Amino acid sequence: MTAASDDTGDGQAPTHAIVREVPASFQHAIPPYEPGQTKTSAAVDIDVELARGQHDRYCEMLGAMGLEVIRLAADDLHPDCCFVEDAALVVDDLAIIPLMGAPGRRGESEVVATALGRFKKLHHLRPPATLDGGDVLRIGRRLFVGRSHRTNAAAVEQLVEVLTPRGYEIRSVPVHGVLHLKSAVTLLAEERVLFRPGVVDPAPLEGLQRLTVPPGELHAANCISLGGAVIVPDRAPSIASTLRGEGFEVREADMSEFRKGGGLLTCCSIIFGA
Ligand code: CIR
Repeated sequence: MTAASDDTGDGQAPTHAIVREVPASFQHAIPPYEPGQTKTSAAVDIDVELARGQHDRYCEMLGAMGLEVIRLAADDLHPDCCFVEDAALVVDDLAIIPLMGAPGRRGESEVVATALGRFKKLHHLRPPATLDGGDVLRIGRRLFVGRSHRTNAAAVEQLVEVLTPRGYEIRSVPVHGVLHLKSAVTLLAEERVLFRPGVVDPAPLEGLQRLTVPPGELHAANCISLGGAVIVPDRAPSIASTLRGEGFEVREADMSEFRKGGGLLTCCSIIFGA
């Protein structure tokens, strides 16, 4: 089996995961992204109690991967707050705090920044940059940054400014059919990604080995891979079986209620080395 990934931003072994509890208002999360969608405030058909149980099991799985899980309290004023990945980006000793792409979500950042500030130096991106953490995939010293509806060119420029002197290469990846880059590409192992075709420009990913997810399992392009173990979403039997066959220890997470809120696996945590 190939070496497992450690998408922590600095080669430090991942030690911690920040998560945020499911708010009572979760039914009012921004609905799943569809190209050309106009926003609706209609409630999504989410079972909040079921979501909380799924979230508990998700946290247990992160714990079983050896991570110390820091559970931040929910904020009922922010129905999407459990999608904590979007609120920050950890690279080396920095926690980069963006202005999130969805204006209604920006109030989620402060609590996450405070939690990360215990471990990292905070660096706030400046307007007009907007960025969601779900658009950033680190592989070694490369940061692939999705240019999506949420993450703009100014954010990419500011990441270049801050991280190039630290030895990072920033690659911009046009995203056109999904919410975030990591809805379609996540790291499986060194230089190897799970890949959903047709929704991101593959050119900037040149050189990476891709394991393409089959049509019935597109949501499985988003997984969490650490130390030889991989959390994959439920209802992705073919990907789960392929990964088991390759020697990964596969754990399946039922995240049905989070999918209804437009999120997948990585979006519910910020994993970093402290
Ligand atoms: C949103 O539209 O912002 C949320 N409903 C879903 C965010 C999912 N985040 C992620 O995949 N990183």
